[in-house]
Amino acid sequence: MTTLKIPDLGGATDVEVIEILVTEGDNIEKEQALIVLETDKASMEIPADSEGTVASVKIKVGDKVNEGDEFIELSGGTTVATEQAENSVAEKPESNTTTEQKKPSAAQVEKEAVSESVTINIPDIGGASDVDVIEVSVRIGDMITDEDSVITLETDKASMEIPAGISGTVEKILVTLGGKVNEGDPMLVVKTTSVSQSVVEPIKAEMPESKSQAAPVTSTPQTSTLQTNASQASAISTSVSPMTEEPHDIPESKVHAGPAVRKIAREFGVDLSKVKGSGPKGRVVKEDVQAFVKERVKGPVSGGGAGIPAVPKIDFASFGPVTTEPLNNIKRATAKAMTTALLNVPQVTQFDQADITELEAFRKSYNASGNGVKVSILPFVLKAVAKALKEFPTFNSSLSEDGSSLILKQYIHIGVAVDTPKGLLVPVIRDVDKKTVTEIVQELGDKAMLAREGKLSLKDMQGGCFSISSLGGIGGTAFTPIVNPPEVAILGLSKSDIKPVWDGSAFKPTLMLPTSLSYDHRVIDGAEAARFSQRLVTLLGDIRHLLM
Ligand code: CAO
Repeated sequence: MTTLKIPDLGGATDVEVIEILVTEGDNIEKEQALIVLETDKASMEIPADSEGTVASVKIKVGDKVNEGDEFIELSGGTTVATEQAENSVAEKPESNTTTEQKKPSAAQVEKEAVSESVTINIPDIGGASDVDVIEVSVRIGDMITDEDSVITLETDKASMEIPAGISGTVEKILVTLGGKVNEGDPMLVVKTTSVSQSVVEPIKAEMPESKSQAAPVTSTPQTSTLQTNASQASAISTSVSPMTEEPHDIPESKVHAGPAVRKIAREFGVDLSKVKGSGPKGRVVKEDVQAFVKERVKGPVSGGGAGIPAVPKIDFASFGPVTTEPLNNIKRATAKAMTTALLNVPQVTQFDQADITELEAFRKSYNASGNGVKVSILPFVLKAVAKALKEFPTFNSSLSEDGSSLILKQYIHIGVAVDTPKGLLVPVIRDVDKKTVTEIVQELGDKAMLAREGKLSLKDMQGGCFSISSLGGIGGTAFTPIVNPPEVAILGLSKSDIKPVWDGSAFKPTLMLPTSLSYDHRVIDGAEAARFSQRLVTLLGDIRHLLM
């Protein structure tokens, strides 16, 4: 007899037992999860550190345990397990045993009329009543095998997966998500394709609280009685439809994972079929789900999440030689931020052109006046944007997290995209409305330099209300900048150029600055954006307006 004790719980004490995954008589393998404990911060599965047969479970759901507490007694080992297996085989009827030979209980599979459709009922659920259906893992038309978990039930203490018990195609789903069920309620109608053996064995749901023997599953088909054991897939030679094509992904219901793990996966919206299981026989454990979530959060999204089809995998080397360079942290963060922005913000870009002939003349004369400060167009644009943000407060806002209100900012902090050797960084110039053009020149120069040297602090990049991305120093006629949420708009600047502009009597050579205003259409209407853009054009066309 081996006594299993609660291992090191990382210092946690009086930890609640929320699930017991085994019952007396179960043969268990090393590393198999036995119980699930939950602190206020995390839940953990406690694995077996040796194999054997569960002789007794010394705890129950709701108990509080500490490191060193005895919780399970194991008898035997491989020998016992083998003996049990043999006994169980010996108990099986040899062939075509009818259900009348065994007393049917609530967990029944009943053949419908003359067809091969069978109704699967809710099995013994450990005496629980009115249990919530929290997951329906199959859909009509799904091909299932007897081991597949088809629905998950949850009481206030534990969740349990109900296996199909037979193989076939789902014809009807008789339970509803969010509904309540009791033992014996019809659950599914499954069309079986062929039944070559009729074995009477109990169907066993994972019932953390129930130590009772699972009830037998019976059916009354025309020529045979079908009975399955959820843990003995090989005992049944029920074949699935010949048209079955191997799915690209394993259906989630077929993934080996305990209720606690499924619960965590549900909470994080993780499709378990995408998670590689590291437990025995590929069983997905909690850590696998956590690692999967961590990877998704930090890694650049290449598609595939939230139902978005993944970009097809291409073996580039098959077309010619390639080299692979890892992305640095800045590029990875940018990739994630851009994907987040595009997936979350329905955005539109409004294009315009500002006549900056006079601004350019002033800028040139100012730069030539020998005052030691070299001013580009950008600081004037920052001042113009600050004024426009005051006049159009919606552009200086963010949507509340639940999307039900607008948070209007009483400060004007503007982020400026800076191109650095390591990637894009966006330092924020604070209180732009209160600063002079030359102060902005100084600050922008300092922050751009820090950005390029990789010395910007996190604080330097936080708190922005609106962003500007200037590619004018490089070239191009227009582009569509991506809104940087939770900001609601961004202004792109392209290269100014002299254009012939009709002044009513003649074409006049005019220096035009192309602007691209992208905005969050949930917050800003197109007309509002056009007005904001026009206001910017006016302010830049005559910078005396900035004084008003
Ligand atoms: N049209 C024509 N010329 C322009 C111009 C425009 N819209 N904007 C800048 N220029 C000129 C400047 O006047 C300067 O010329 P002079 O030396 O003759 O005066 C030259 O281009 C270089 O300007 P600059 O880029 O050094 O300075 P800036 O103030 O315009 O911009 C900064 C500063 C930090 C924004 C810029 O250097 C930068 O990094 N831009 C790239 C931003 C970026 O990558 N955006 C994309 C983000 S999304 O991927």
